[in-house]
Amino acid sequence: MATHTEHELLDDIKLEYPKKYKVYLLNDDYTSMDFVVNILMSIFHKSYEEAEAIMLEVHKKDKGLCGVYPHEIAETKVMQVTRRAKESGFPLKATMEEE
Ligand code: TYC
Repeated sequence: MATHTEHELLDDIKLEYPKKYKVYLLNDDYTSMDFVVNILMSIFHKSYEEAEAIMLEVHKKDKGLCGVYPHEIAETKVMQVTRRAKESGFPLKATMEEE
């Protein structure tokens, strides 16, 4: 006879939701506003209006939330921003932090 029922075994498996990470853009004095709006539309899938609002928030408050993603996706977005900025000669930076 089995010592554990299927339900008892399933009760021992703790299901946890994957952690989510907030991705932020940081302000600087050199990156053009148009470039930041373009990044927000192409990498973070924002509409023009949303992208402009986030860019202005970063410009005024030094930091702005671009989206919340699972770890690997957040990491990829940060790398894409850094690479596109570097290619274009801008110092734009993105960061991520656990939600
Ligand atoms: N501060 C920049 C400027 O005046 C614009 C800017 C906005 C730069 C957002 C970075 O994440 C940023 N040209």
